[in-house]
Amino acid sequence: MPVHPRTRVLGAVLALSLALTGCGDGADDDAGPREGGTEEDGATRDSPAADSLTLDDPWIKAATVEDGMTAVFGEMVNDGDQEVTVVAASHEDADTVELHEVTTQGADATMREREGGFPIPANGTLPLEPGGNHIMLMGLTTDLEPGAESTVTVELSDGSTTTFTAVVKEHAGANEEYEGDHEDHGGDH
Ligand SMILES: [Cu+2]
Repeated sequence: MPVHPRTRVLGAVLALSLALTGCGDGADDDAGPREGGTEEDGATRDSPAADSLTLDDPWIKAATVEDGMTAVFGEMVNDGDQEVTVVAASHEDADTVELHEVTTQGADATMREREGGFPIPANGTLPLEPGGNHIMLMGLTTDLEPGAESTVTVELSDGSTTTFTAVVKEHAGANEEYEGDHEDHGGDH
């Protein structure tokens, strides 16, 4: 039966034609894997997270060294298309700076360190306000008087940092208790 060899030839031609189609003419190069691995991690950003972050109307509640602590407020704005997370902060006139949230149980408002820092959604905002999230300054080394300006530095989860100039203002609120009542920290009198 001479059918077999002929079938085999047709099969080979078909395979060759599929192979040629598969190779393409270079038009779909973009879809293929690239050497160098620069696109391997889809989450890699072109610029530091700090570049997309601003703090609108940053202000600090006036406080003295004797008060010991106060807080920074404002509205954190992320104008990038990926979420950014503030993980730490520092201030030139405070020994310790923490990222706090306020929880309310009945009439008691208590503040504590916020787990995971402050995530700010892509093209979104996160308000820092009395009674809510705030950057807590503790162990003040200088009186922060109304009208003064000072620099707050924040660090993001990718290690990038940015600074804001905050103006000191009188404010009657924001007197939440610190969880654990750490008012006497230090004790070196
Ligand atoms: Cu606080």
